Amino acid sequence: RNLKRQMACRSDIDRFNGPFLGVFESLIPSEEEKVKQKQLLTVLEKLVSKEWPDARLYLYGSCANSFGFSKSDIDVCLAIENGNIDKREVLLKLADMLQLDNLQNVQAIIHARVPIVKLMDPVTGISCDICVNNLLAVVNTKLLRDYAQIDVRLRQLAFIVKHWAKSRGVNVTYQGTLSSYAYVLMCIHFLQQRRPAILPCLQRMRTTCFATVDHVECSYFDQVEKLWNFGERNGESVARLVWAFFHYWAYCHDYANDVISVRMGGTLSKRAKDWTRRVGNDRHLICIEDPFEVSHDLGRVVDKYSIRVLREEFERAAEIMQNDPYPFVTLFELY
Ligand code: 3AT
Ligand code: MG
Repeated sequence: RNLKRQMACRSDIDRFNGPFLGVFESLIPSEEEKVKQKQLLTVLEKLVSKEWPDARLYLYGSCANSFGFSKSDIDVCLAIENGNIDKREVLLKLADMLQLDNLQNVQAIIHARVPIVKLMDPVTGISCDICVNNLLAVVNTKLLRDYAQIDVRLRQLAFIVKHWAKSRGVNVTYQGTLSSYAYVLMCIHFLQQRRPAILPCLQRMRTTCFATVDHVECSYFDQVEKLWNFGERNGESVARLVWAFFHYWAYCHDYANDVISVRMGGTLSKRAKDWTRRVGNDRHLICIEDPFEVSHDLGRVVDKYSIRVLREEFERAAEIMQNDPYPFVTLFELY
């Protein structure tokens, strides 16, 4: 591993840039899909306002953070002001209403960590999860979307990484691998670390956007249109970044000691966060700090078995990026 750490990137890496961009383009949702998503949101807004006139609906997750693939489900958050509501009761009521309105496959999953109602809209064919008052997710969605506007290479890299993770079966949190949200944070962190940097650290800049959500202070610089040429001094191609991303997670990341932190624009030590031992189910075998809920490690789903699976997959990907004649195909082979 130490020797591989020093490994220089293959000299022909840039000729794979076109094919990797092709993969990215093939995954982008069409305008037509976006229109259908808005249509469904309007239907849901009408329905919700009958019962809760002051409530608001927000799109969050990949349908709103600009890292969503074509044909993916949408995530909706129902925001109700009243602090005393029982989320489960609201969801059960909502499920009844959706059923009466002819939405299909309506199912209330009220015992999950984040309780939701699932549904499918037969008109647009879109499936949707609705949660209640999960406003931190709405705020972290905006942070990801803002980062994506600074340099297109973030969106391109994250699409390729997510597509790799889905193809290789390492994007399944209940099996101990990482969420899409965690992979996007890994990409942001990685681009903050390039020299010259491709992304800034928005949370260490002047505050232009502020919210307190569930007692967590969320503040950062969100005037990202002013940063449109931030990454210009770095001319690396996406193919080279994909190579370097997997190289980093295969051979360079210090799993024993480091926490990656988008909030700080760098790494922190596990010791400083007191993430050195297992507490309950949190084993901290790969540590990814949530940018707002800083006590939350997105790697906490990873256990002693799945960490091996993950690291072997990072090594496989790094190996392919270094040696394979068709990395833009082999990388995504189904496991
Ligand atoms: P997919 O394209 O659906 O795979 P996604 O970004 O929609 O990607 P998820 O459906 O897993 O990802 O999650 C939906 C959103 O919920 C994304 C993020 O805003 C929030 N979220 C997910 N996991 C966490 C978490 N562990 N902590 C905080 N927010 C989270
Ligand atoms: Mg989603």
